[in-house]
Amino acid sequence: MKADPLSQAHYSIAAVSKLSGVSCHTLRVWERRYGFPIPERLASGHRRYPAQQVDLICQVARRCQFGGSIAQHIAEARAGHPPPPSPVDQQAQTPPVTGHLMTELIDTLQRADARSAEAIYRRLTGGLSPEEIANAILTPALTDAGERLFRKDCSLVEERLATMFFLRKLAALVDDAQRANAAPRGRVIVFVMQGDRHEGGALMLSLALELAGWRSLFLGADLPIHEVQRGIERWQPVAVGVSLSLSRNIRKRFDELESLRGAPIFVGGRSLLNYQGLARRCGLGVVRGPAIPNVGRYLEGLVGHGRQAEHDGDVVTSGPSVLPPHHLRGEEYPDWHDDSPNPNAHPGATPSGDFRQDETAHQPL
Ligand code: B12
Repeated sequence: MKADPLSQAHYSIAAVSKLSGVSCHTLRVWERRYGFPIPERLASGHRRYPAQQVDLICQVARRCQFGGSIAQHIAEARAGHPPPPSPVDQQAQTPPVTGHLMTELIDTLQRADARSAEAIYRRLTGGLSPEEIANAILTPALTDAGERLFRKDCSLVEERLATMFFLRKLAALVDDAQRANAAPRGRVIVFVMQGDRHEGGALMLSLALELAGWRSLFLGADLPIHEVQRGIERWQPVAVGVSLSLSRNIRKRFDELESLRGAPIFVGGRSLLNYQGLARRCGLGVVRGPAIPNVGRYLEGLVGHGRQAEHDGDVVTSGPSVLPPHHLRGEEYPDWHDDSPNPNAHPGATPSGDFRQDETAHQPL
């Protein structure tokens, strides 16, 4: 079976209970009686549920709303039978692990009721780790709030009010993680390229770095490439991480990144989905899936590889030609499709890689 990049994220029993509406007690009873769900165990014995399991639990919970036997619901969800439609499903494109509370939160934000929104946010996130808040709450929340605008379900100002709330919360998590990360292992510049104003992925990347013990130098969105070169010279980072949300002009963007000197460059984000091969051919490291936990693992490999090369007597340059080892360039996620050698040959891509024809635009990572 193909590995799902999202299955890299793991949730505590409290988080799963919050996301699915199934109490912790019931989850333990199901496990004992029906052998479902089957969490992984930490050394401490605590349960950890991969995202795929959380999806299944949410499906079983939804089936239960319609009555019937739990054993049968579990068997059907496991067999991949489509769940019955529910009011939550009918809110098109809402990710399965976000639920009623998330919808309520965005509605409340769009009514400009900040006080109630804070209370709902606290309920949603109480007891969750920063990783869980980032992956299970803020990522779907930002996506949902933005998609409402694209579906014309809200006005631009309503979308902004909600998006800015979630970006502030994400930035606050980065601040907390930075305070806790008192002795960082090295600096990593994080930015979004000129013309791209999507900040969520870059903030997520910053959080992932701080949680993994690296210092993120977060330069935000819409940054000209020559300014990044200046940053590399000034701060000498161990690497530069780029979040890519738009696939328009992707070839030009990769060329610009290839021109940077002085640090290895790695890229991630949703617009990379169909352009990984091209990115590698431009000398860029490719990190697939959600920033947490993948970027920590990637840097671990990058640094380990550099040390190994030094050890072997190789000349270690710090330019983009220092590529991460082959197995760290994303092959661990075989379900990520690689691109064709020529991006223009990709069905749906214009010579500039125009996003309007990018069929992956609505697909989850
Ligand atoms: C919110 C949003 C906006 C907001 C951005 C607000 C802001 N200040 O950030 C606004 C409304 C401004 C906006 C504008 C536009 N947007 Co917009 N936007 C979105 C939306 C709905 C959510 C993006 C988001 O914040 N997600 C949450 C973050 C956390 O998720 P993420 O970025 O995917 O990051 C995760 C992973 O990808 C990964 N990751 C990200 N970066 C990196 C980097 C590394 C190294 C690693 C390891 C991992 C990693 O980790 C994160 C999770 O941990 C997406 C749709 C979607 N489904 O994603 C469209 C989307 C990205 N936008 C899109 C488009 C087309 C636009 C516009 C061109 C629309 C228009 N016609 O005006 C403009 C462009 C503006 C510009 N110049 O940038 C398209 C892009 C399609 C494409 N392939 O090119 C999307 C996919 C919508 C769609 N379905 O078509 N957008």
